[in-house]
Amino acid sequence: MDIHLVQGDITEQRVDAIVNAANSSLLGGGGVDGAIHRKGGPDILAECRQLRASTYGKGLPTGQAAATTAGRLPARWVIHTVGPVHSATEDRSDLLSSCFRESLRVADELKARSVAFPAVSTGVYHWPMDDAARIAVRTVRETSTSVREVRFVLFDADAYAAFEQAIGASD
Ligand code: AR6
Repeated sequence: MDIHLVQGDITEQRVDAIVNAANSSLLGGGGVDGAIHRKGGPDILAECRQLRASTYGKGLPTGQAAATTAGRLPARWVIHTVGPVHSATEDRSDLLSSCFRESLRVADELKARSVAFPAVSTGVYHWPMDDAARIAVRTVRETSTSVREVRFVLFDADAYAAFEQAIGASD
């Protein structure tokens, strides 16, 4: 698997699937989630409502992932995952790791070969960027998957640097 870093906007990525840092309601929010629904149009939200009605009545649990199509976005699918809120008193890194593992599992079900991830949990959910980058890189490297390209799409230079360091450290 090739791992690439890009500084930019995940909604603009031309890959098979982009991953959304969603919340368990699947009904939208700010950050990446807001941008995906805004640019992708109403079809994504309609499919999210269907997922809630059919499979996730109580919401998508933290650490899990579920897919919709991608509306007007250049990607074919959006894989929605729910990161954990960072806690100073409880180690929730298994849940953050699970977001990447489960997203790749769903990507395999879709037969997606290229997947773009944002830095899940590092915005509204306050996960420290360096630690999130280490967990993200380690997990995708350790996951057995048919995905050939993982692209981490980082919004700013500090996030990019954190992922660059994490990739170097776990080579
Ligand atoms: N492309 C790439 N990265 C982005 C983009 C973008 N368009 N926009 C923001 N980021 P966040 P979370 C970065 O808050 O922490 C939502 O309200 C951002 O700088 O989107 O998992 C959901 O509905 C940060 O580094 O996700 C949930 O309620 C990273 O993406 C909650 O926020 C993640 O920030 C999820 O919080």
